[in-house]
Amino acid sequence: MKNIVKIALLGMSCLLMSQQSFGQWTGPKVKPTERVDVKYGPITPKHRTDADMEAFRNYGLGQFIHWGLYAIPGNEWEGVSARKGAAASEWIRTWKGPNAPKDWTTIYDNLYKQFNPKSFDPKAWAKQAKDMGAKYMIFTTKHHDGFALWPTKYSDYNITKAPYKKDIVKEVVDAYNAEGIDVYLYFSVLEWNNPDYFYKAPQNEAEQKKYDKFLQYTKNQLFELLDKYPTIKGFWFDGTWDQAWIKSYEFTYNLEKELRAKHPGLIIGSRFRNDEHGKRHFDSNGDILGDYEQGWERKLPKDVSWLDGNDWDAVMTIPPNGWGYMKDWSGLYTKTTDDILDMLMQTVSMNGNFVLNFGPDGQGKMHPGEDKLATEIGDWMKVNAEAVYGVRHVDLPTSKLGYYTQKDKNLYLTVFNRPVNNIARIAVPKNAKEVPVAAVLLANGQQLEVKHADIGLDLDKNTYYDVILPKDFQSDRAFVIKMEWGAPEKVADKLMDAKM
Ligand code: FHN
Repeated sequence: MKNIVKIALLGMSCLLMSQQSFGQWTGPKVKPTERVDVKYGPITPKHRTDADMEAFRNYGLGQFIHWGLYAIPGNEWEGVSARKGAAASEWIRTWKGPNAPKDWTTIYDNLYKQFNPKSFDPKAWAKQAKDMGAKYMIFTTKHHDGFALWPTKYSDYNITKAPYKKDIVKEVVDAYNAEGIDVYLYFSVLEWNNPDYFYKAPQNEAEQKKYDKFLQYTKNQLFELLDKYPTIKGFWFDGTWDQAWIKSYEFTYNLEKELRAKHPGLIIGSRFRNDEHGKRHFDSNGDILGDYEQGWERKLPKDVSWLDGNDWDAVMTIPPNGWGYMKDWSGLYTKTTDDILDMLMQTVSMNGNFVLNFGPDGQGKMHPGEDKLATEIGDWMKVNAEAVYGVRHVDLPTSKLGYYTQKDKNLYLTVFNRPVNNIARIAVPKNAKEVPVAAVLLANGQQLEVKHADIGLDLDKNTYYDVILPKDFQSDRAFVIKMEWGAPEKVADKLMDAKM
C-alpha cells in the first residue's frame, strides 16, 4: 500500500513538474500587456544573422544520440521491464516500485565498471547519420546520472574509470565532423548522484556554499568541453528546471556571456536559463532567452504563429517516450518512416529543425529498428532533400495535401494525402504577383501540367493552380512537387459577386 501511495505521489510530482516546466511555452505565445523590468533577460538578439546561426537555420534534419550507462540495462534488468517503474529508459536509475531490483541505485551507480562497448564504431554512426541526411547531431556528454563520457578533470565519475577508457565525446565529434556534420553537445545540469547538487534553492549559508561549489563545477566542465572540442557549434542544455538553478539567474546570465565570449558563434537554446522572476525559456516580457526555442520535445507547434518568428528545433523519440536504448520495443507504438517524414516536413515548413533521437545499446550498436528507419529516411532524403534543407515557411493558405516549403524561386509541396482526382490544387491569393507556373516531380523529374483554375467561389480571396499528377505515377511514400514561381499569365476578369 505504502508503495502504491509513493508511486502515485511520484506520478503526481512528475506531472506537476511537466506542467510547470512545459505548459507555458509550448502553445501560442501570449505576450504580457505591460513590459516588466528585466535585468537578466536575453543576451543575444531574437534573430541572430551570423553565419553559425544561418547554418543552424538551414539544417532541416538532425540526429540526437542518447548514450550512457543506461544503455547497458536498456530499460530492463534481469528480464524484468522497468516500463512502469521509470519515467523513460535513460531515467532507469530512478526505477521504483514493486518490480525494481533490490539496491537498484547502487547497481546502477556501478554499471560504469562494465561499460566497454566493443561494437562502438563512431565512424559507422556518422556515416549512417550522413546517409540519413542529418546535417547536425546532438550528443549526450553527460545525462542526469552524471556519468561523463569524456575524461573530465572535475569528476571521477567519467569514462576513464570504465574499462573502455577512451574519450567517447572526442571520438564522436571527430567522426561526425569528418562527415561534415556539425556537433552540439547535450549537457545535463541536473545530476542525481552529486552530493553538491540541489533541487530546492539553498536555505542557508552552508547549503549555498555547497551549491556554489556545484555551480563552479558546472562552469568548469563547460569550459573544459569548449577547450577540448573547439569545433562544436553549440550546447544543448537539459535538466535546468530545479529551483536551485532557477534562483542562480545572476550566475547563469554571466556564465552564458562568458561561454559566448570564449566561443564566438556558440549556439545555446532557450532551456539554459531564466530571468530573475523565474521565467524560463522566455523572460517576463516574453522575449526568448537564448538563440532558439528548445521546448519542442516530443511535440510540434500547431501552426507557425505559435513560434512568433523564433528559431526552433523539435526533438523526437521513436518510441512514445524513451531516449536511451530500449531493448524491447514490443507492445509500444514506434514511429514509422512515414510518421517521421510527416513530422520532418511539418517542422521545416514552419522554419524548424527536426531532430530524430537514437539510443545505441551498451555495446554501441543502434537498435535494429533505428537502423531500418535511418535507411528508409535516407532513401527518401536522397530524392527529396531539396524540399528540406535551407527552406522557409510559405505564406500560402495551408494545403490539405501536405506541407509547403520554399527556397529561392521554388515552391515545394510534399504530398502526404494524394487527391483521388490526381489534381494537386494550390490556393494562391487573388492579388498574388507570383504564382506556380511550372511543376516537376522530384521522384522522377517528370514535368507536370499546371492549369489555372478559378473555381469562382463567391467572396473567395484565393485563386487556384492545378498541378496534374500522372495516373501512372505511384509512390509508397510522400512525394514532392517542385514548382516554379512566376508572374500570372493573365488575370481573369472578375465576375460580379452575387447580391443576396
Ligand atoms: O529528462 C530528459 C530526458 O531524459 C531526455 O534527455 C530529454 C531530451 O530532450 N530531455 C529531458 C526531459 O526534457
